[in-house]
Amino acid sequence: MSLVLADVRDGVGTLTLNHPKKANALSQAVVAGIVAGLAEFRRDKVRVVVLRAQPGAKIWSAGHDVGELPESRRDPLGWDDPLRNLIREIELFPAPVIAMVEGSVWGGATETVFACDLIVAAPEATFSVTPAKLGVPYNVSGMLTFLNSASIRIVKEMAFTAKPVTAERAERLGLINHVVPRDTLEAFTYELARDITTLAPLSIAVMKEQLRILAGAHPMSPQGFERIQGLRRVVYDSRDYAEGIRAFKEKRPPVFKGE
Ligand code: YXS
Repeated sequence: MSLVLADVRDGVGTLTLNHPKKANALSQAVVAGIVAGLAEFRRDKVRVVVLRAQPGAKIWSAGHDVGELPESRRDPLGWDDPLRNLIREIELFPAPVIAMVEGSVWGGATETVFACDLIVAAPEATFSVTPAKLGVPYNVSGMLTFLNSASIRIVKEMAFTAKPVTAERAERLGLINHVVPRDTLEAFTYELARDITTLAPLSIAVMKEQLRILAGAHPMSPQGFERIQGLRRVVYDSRDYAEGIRAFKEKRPPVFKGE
């Protein structure tokens, strides 16, 4: 059974995360399925994409596949990491990508949802930013995805507490576009999608690309970047990082010592 289901109807492409056994973790294979689906939709000149989990999902996605995170001595979120590729593919796709969210969203999956152009969620949906739970040194462009989604105060609260934000609060904060009752979520999302398919695709594509370039236009000195990379290396070489991953695999709470 494929880990990601792809379907096109009335100019709207749907990608369904279909690996509930592993909480739809964004493994290399799941990301490859999403990227392949987006490539197919690009060939079919699809006007809108809906990215969703299977209907009634309790977990939209549990984020990066922890089993695929390097134990240490290697950047866990380097340029070619599957999650980093996924974020870029969504941002570069030449049509709006709508995240339709049922269930809980964790870590790299929260960044994935926030990288989408529109977000429609059921009231039970929650969004967690989890690097501090595992001891992961998130990467700069990933933090920018969060910073482009919420005020720095909210980003800090989500990152420093790793606590879930409810859909209701996320909508109030402007983190997501709409909260819609689960039984009308699909109809609402696909009506929104179909509305977009009736408008000028070239105009929408260029506005999406303009907003991507403008949202990413942050000056950072080479020294500043090198300083951040040095600090991140200390984190992914730390005992805490190894402990975070080991504790997850051993299904126990981690004990972080700051070393
Ligand atoms: O033990 P089995 O084989 O049945 O597999 C279990 C889990 O191990 C697996 N699973 C995952 N495998 C790899 N990577 C994951 N992120 C992941 N999450 C879950 O899926 C099977 C069912 O999970 P289980 O038994 O825990 O289900 P549950 O209903 O009791 O709990 C669901 C969750 C989502 C609350 C729980 O699985 C959980 O807390 N997952 C981790 C959420 C999380 O911290 N994600 C962040 C991943 S790291 C990441 O995204 C970035 C690198 S960062 O951390 O920097 O943001």
